[in-house]
Amino acid sequence: MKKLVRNTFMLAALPLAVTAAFTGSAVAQTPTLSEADKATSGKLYFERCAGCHGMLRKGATGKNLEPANAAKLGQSRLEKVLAYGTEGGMPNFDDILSKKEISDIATYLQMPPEAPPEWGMKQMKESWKLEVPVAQRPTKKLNNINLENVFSVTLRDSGEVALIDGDTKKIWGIVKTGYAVHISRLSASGRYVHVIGRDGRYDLIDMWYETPKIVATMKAGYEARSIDTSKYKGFEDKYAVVGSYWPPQYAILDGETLEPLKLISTRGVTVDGEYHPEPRVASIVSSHDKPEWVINIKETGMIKLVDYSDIANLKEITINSAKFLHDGGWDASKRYFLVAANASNKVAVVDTKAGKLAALVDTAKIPHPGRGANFNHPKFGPVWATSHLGADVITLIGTDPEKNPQHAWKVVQEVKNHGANSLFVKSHPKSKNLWADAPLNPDPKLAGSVTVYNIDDLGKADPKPEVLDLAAAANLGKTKGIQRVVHGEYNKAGDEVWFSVWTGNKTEPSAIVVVDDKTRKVKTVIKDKRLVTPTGKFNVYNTQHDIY
Ligand code: DHE
Repeated sequence: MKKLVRNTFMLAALPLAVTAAFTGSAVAQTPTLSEADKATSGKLYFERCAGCHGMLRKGATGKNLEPANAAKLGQSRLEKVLAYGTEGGMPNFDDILSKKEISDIATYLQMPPEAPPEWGMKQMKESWKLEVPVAQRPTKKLNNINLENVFSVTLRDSGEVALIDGDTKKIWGIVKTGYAVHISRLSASGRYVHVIGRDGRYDLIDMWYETPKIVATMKAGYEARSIDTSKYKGFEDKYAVVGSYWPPQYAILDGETLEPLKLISTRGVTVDGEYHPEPRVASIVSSHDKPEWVINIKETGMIKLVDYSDIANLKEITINSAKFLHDGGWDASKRYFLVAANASNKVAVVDTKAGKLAALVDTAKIPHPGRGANFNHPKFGPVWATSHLGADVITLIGTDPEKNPQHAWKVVQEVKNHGANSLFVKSHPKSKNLWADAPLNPDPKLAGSVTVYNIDDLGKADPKPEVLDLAAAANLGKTKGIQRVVHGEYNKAGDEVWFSVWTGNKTEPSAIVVVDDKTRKVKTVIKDKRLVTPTGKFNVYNTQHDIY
């Protein structure tokens, strides 16, 4: 088997030459950096900025930062925005980057971007490593862990995932993965955890061993964020799919070995008919009712319904929606998929049964749902919720065209969040609560708090939320990094909700706060020096069954 090829291009020094063709009002000096500073800035740009602004800096969730635009802002303004963030959703970096790093990135942005190399089938196959062939894996579960209540937790800056036993709140195992695993998804059987690193490394973790173990790994590209598995009857654990940011493409893999099987480029024209060189793959979700994945292409605004029943003769339905598709989730019936076209301030609704767009809903600025939250509203029936990066509200959209057609695909209510710069909302079918975070808010008090609404109160004229300062409850003491409370996730029973307290800095302590959903009191604070920068948490059962 071939060795895993690591991402090296970002670390390589980039050429020094700076084109003088950089336009800008009264900018006198040519921006330049030493070779070493340019390489460091390139690496930091990749780690902290490329996700929002694109490798080619053409903009998506974040603004277009090609040299002409960056130069218009100028060195000093760029430094301020990088240091302190903006109310439009740009986070502050003064707590995790030094003054020199901020200044160098501001200069780097005024220099021309370089397209990273391609990563095709040949490289994918060379990177593929089958650590344990299927026939040599356990034939029964070798541990006493209640796997359905395990949480797969991203340890962002240590390049690891912690598998935490949700019953005992103890770390069951730590697995070395790619850099900054973005999401964990489950195989249809619930046995395997699939994790994708920001650096494109994909690991398959088998939970039937005494402690969790990687049984296969491959590299899907230089940058990736999304994966899912085949969940339709007859295809359980058969395939996996991985979307890349760079190169812009998705690959279909064997679900139990990660062997690359098919690669499809997503380069093409946008919904406006313009060619785009970097249409990145954003969220992917797997249908339970069809052999189909919903694959959202960020820059083009096209939603692909990919039929995996015959991958040699792959059928794709392409649905035009709106540009800058990002994250999303199912409605409660799992017929409709709602996805944020975030920089277009819209939510697109796909009817997966009919195979077409059901609606494009206008919302407040930059919706960012994660997978969103589903619940029965006392006045409007079934709704799906999203919070926003660019506005301090939580938006509720009606999702029941059959019994509540007057509310379907309309913003039925906007309630206040405690701040803008929110990333995730969460609820659970057994809960009466709706939770929202605001981790990217530059105000530490807001970034460290969550808003919680009683769902029954949402029928009142002026529903009042409770705001809980969970960073304070974690009692981590003073840290240089802002203690950002991020990503609520329920346990299997739906009676606890877990939040990460993320300092964004791997040398400082972080924690996970477990809140009793009924009393809203902190039940446990999980602290462990191995819990380095925890962010996303994925409960096995809820993720396997798309419960949110
Ligand atoms: Fe995410 C989901 C992309 C920054 C934590 N993030 C997603 C998805 C995409 C995405 C496309 C949907 C995946 C899916 O469902 O298949 N995220 C991006 C970015 O491009 C962005 C804005 C910038 C970047 O450089 O990556 C970004 N994301 C972050 C973070 O900084 C977060 C807070 C911390 C981290 O770990 O990097 C973060 N993103 C998450 C989490 C999810 C996610 C926890 C899954 C939410 C869920 O409940 O499913």
